[in-house]
Amino acid sequence: MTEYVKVALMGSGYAGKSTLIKLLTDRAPKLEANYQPTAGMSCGTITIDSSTKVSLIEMGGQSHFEFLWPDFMRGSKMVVVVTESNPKAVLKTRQLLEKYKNQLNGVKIIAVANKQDLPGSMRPESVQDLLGVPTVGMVAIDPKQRLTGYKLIVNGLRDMVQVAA
Ligand SMILES: Nc1nc2c(ncn2[C@@H]2O[C@H](COP(=O)(O)OP(=O)(O)OP(=O)(O)O)[C@@H](O)[C@H]2O)c(=O)[nH]1
Ligand SMILES: [Mg+2]
Repeated sequence: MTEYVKVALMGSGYAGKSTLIKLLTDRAPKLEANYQPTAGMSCGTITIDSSTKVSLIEMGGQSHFEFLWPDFMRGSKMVVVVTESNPKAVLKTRQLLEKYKNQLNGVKIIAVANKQDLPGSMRPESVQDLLGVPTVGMVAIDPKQRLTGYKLIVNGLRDMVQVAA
């Protein structure tokens, strides 16, 4: 029987959540696209091994969808917080983590410091210092980072679900 593990993607609009799901679930050689805000939620599935799949649930980041977030977070084994890496965006992400700390209590959190290709980006270590959660740098539009993204999910879940080595 296949076990589905729920992982929620959280973060402001335009942070790169949909792009990260595309990176992890498509084989597309090119990921750059016009911005289409996610209305409510979107999802994708990745296969970890023959008995485990991960449901990636993106919570639309525009503020008028925020009221849905607590419901989407429920039952998640892990929450991946995606942020742009400029200082203003990182501070906004810190506020979001603070705002939802009750819902996030007891849930494993990993941050993705996305858009590392853009000038003015903070280094992942500095983003980690500000957010206070383990942080991985990312360029979600770069298909070469597929493995980095995949490892982020698999390693994040490793101590919670049985993942084949
Ligand atoms: N330069 C650059 N652009 C990126 C990167 N990741 C995503 N983008 C672009 O940023 C824009 C927003 O990305 P989305 O993935 O749609 O953002 P989102 O977090 O899903 O936004 P909402 O659905 O509104 O919450 C798109 O135009 C992407 O192509 C990146 O690493 N570098
Ligand atoms: Mg989206």
